Amino acid sequence: MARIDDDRGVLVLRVVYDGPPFSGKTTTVRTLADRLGVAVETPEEERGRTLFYDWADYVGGLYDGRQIHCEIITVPGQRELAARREMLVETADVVIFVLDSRADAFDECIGRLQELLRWSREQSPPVGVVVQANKRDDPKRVPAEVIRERCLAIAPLAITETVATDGAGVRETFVLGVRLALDRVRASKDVLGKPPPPTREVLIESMSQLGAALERVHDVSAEAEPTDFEDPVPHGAERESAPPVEAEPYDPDRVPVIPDPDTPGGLIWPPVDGRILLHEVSTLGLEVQRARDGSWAATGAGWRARSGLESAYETADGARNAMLEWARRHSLLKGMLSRDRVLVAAPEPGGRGRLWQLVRTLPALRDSLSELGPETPDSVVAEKLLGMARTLELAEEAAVDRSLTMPTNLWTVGVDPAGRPVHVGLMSEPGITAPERKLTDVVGIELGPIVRVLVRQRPGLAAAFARAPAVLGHDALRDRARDYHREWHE
Ligand SMILES: Nc1nc2c(ncn2[C@@H]2O[C@H](COP(=O)(O)OP(=O)(O)OP(=O)(O)O)[C@@H](O)[C@H]2O)c(=O)[nH]1
Ligand SMILES: [Mg+2]
Repeated sequence: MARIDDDRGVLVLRVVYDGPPFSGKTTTVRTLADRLGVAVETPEEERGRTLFYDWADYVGGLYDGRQIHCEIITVPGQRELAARREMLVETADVVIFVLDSRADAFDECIGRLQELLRWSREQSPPVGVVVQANKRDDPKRVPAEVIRERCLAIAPLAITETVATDGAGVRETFVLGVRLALDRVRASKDVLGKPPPPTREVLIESMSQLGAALERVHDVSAEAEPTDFEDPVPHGAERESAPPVEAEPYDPDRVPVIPDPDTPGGLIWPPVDGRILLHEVSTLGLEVQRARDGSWAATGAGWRARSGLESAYETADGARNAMLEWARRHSLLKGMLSRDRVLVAAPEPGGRGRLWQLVRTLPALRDSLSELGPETPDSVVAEKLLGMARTLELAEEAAVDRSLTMPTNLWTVGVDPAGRPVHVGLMSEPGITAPERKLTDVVGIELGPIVRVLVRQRPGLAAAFARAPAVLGHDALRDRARDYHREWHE
C-alpha cells in the first residue's frame, strides 16, 4: 500500500516480485538493483532459496512533485512458505509475477497466477499484475503465443519477456510495474488514506513467527536508511514533470500513432487495467490508417483502435477533459458494453492532444450466424435464432433506457462470457448526444429477412420454431416463421 512519508516528503510504493519457486525472482531483483545502482538485502537463504524476501530501495522519478521511493521486494516461492508469501503480496501496489516459462514449470505457474489474480481483482482499484515471462533463453521455453493465450484467458495482464540472468527486459518490466502502481495511487485517494503497510522490521518479525524452523534472522533494524541519490535512470514517472514539447504547426494529415503504454498517468481510462491493455496492444504492431470518414483507425489481432475527426484537441488538457467526460459515460453504461475498452488522451506534438478508443473485438451476433451450415438441424437453427432475438431485444431495451447512442443490430451486439447481451462496437465520441430513441422492432428488422430466407430453404424450420423451449420466448419471431412457412410452402 502506497504511503506518503511526511518526514522525507516522498511517496513510497511497494513493487512485489511474486511467482512460483525457482522462477527467477531473486535473480531478477539482483540484476535490477545492479542496474539501478542500489543494494539488495537478503535476510536469510537456504541453499540459494529465499526464506523471507530480498529487498532493495530505489528512489527516482517524481509524482505530483514528490520523489518516488520504490520498495522492491521478492517473496519466497516455496509452497511451504505460502503464508509468508501472502503477507508480502498483500502489501503490494503492483505485483510483477515472475513466470518460469520452461515447459515443465509452466502449468504450475498458470495455477499460481490464477490464485494471485483472484486476490488482485478483488482490490479496488485492482492491483495491477505484470507477467514477467522469464528464462526466455531456455531451449525448453513455451512459445510466447501460448503464454499470451493462457494468461489472457485469466484476466487483463501485461506480459513481458525476460532473461533475468543477463538482465534482458528486466528494467522495462520494472518501469511498467511502477507506472501501474502510480495509476492505482492516482485513481484512488483512498489508497493513500489506508494505514501504512508493515515496515521491513515488522514484516520479518511476523514472518518469522510463520516458520518455526527458521529463527535466525539478521538484525536489519540497525541498517542505515537508503540514501537519496541523483536518479541516473529515465524513470517511469519522470515524464510527468517533463517540460512541454516544442510548438509545431498542426498537420491534420500527419498519421497519428496508437497511444503507447508509456502514456503519462491520468490520461488513460480505466486506470491500471487501461495501461495493461495498452501494453497488450503495443505488442501487436497495428498500423494506423485513414478511414473513409476521415478518422484514424487500426484493426487487427483482436483489437480495434479509432480516433475520430473531432478527436484532435488544441491542448493536452482539452483532450484530457473530453476523455474524462467520455470515461464517465462509459462508467454509466457499465455492464452494457463489452469489457475490454481503453480511452486515451494521447499527448501529441506541439502540446496538443488526441482522443483514442481501443476495443477488444468480440464476436457480434452476425458472426455466430455463420456457424450455421446446411447440415445444422432445424431445431438448433430455431433455438439459435430465438436466442439471438432475445439478446437483441434485451440490448435494445437497455439502449433505450440508458440513451445509448450506438445502434442495436447484428453487428453491434454480442454476448459476454456470462451470456449477457453487450454492445461490442466502438462507442460514439463524446459530444454526440443521443437522439430521442424509441423502442423499435429490432428483432423484426434484423432477423425477419434472415428467417424468411431460412424458412424457404428449410421446410421443417417453422415447426422447429413452434417446438422450441418456451424459455427462449419471442412469440413474434415464431409467428413470423409460421407466416413465412405459409408464404413459401402452403
Ligand atoms: N537460464 C536461465 N536461468 C535463470 C533465469 N533466471 C533465473 N535463472 C536461474 O533459476 C534458478 C532460480 O533462480 P532464483 O532467482 O533463485 O529463483 P527464485 O524465484 O528467487 O526462487 P525461490 O526464492 O526459491 O522462490 C537459478 O539457478 C537462476 O540462475 C533466466 O532468465 N534464464
Ligand atoms: Mg528467491
